[in-house]
Amino acid sequence: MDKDPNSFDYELLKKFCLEELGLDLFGVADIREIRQTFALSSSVTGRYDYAISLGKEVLLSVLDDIQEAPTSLYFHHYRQLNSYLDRAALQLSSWINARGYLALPVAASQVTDWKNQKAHLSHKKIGQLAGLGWLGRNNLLVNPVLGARFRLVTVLTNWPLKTDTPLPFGCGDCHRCQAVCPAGAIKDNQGDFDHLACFAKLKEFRDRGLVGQYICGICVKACYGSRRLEDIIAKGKNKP
Ligand code: B12
Ligand code: SF4
Ligand code: SF4
Repeated sequence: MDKDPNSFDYELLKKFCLEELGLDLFGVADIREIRQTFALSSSVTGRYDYAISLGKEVLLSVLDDIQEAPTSLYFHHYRQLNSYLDRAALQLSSWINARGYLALPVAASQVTDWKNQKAHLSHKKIGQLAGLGWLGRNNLLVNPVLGARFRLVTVLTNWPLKTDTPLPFGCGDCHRCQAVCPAGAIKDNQGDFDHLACFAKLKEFRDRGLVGQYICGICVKACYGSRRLEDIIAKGKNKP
């Protein structure tokens, strides 16, 4: 057994998150270098050296319904995933508190500054540091298995834990998201993502009354990772 207490505690937390809370992705980041950028008071952020990044899969079956615009089925799924993640972050925080450490759950999808479209902190940045994935051409965090098909939440803690290592950029020659984006917001180089074009398209979808939020899902559907809907259907058909 691993004798390093930080590593032992990491495994304990990971097991709780994946097996008890039903989450799909878990990682830990050291946030001492980035916490000054959080929109939280410095006296609060100064208490937390670590962030636990948690991910929950967006189902292929729901994305299947999206063709050229977001659907009401996807809108409902989006809201369900946010509340699932918020609840999981709360449960994890209580679990950590009960073991004598501090834990602060940060909302999955709460905008605190609409003018600049910013939240308390960037779940993507934390997920990237926690080794959950790389920042893809589609400007989303991309995991080798799930692609961009997952949503995120963060729990800050003072529990000293083993930390994960960021993954290298893995989009390679793939350009699927770029080919389908209706706003032309996704470019060859990841850093050239056009935020304004993307937001204008999401606003158009919302104003057309398709869904009650700034959502889209087209680049999420295109970035399915190593699990394809067709493979799951084929496998199911082969079952006796
Ligand atoms: C506001 C918001 C939006 C705005 C856009 C805001 C923007 N300009 O980024 C709108 C409404 C347009 C939007 C759209 C979408 N969003 Co959104 N959004 C958010 C929200 C609530 C806040 C993001 C934020 O604060 N952005 C401000 C900038 C500063 O942060 P950032 O881009 O995350 O940070 C990058 C850099 O700035 C840098 N960085 C950040 N902090 C720091 C600190 C230091 C020191 C350094 C050096 C760098 C650095 O690293 C980050 C990643 O590279 C987050 C939830 C959250 N709290 O993170 C979800 C979130 C990013 N959205 C998400 C999703 C899925 C979407 C949509 C697909 C909509 C949908 N559900 O259908 C589209 C995708 C658009 C796209 N391709 O990028 C997911 C992404 C999941 C993933 N796998 O990556 C998130 C994380 C929500 C969640 N809980 O899962 N979104
Ligand atoms: S959310 Fe929609 S408009 Fe924005 S980059 Fe993705 S596919 Fe393009
Ligand atoms: S669809 Fe391909 S290019 Fe786009 S983010 Fe995913 S892996 Fe990268």
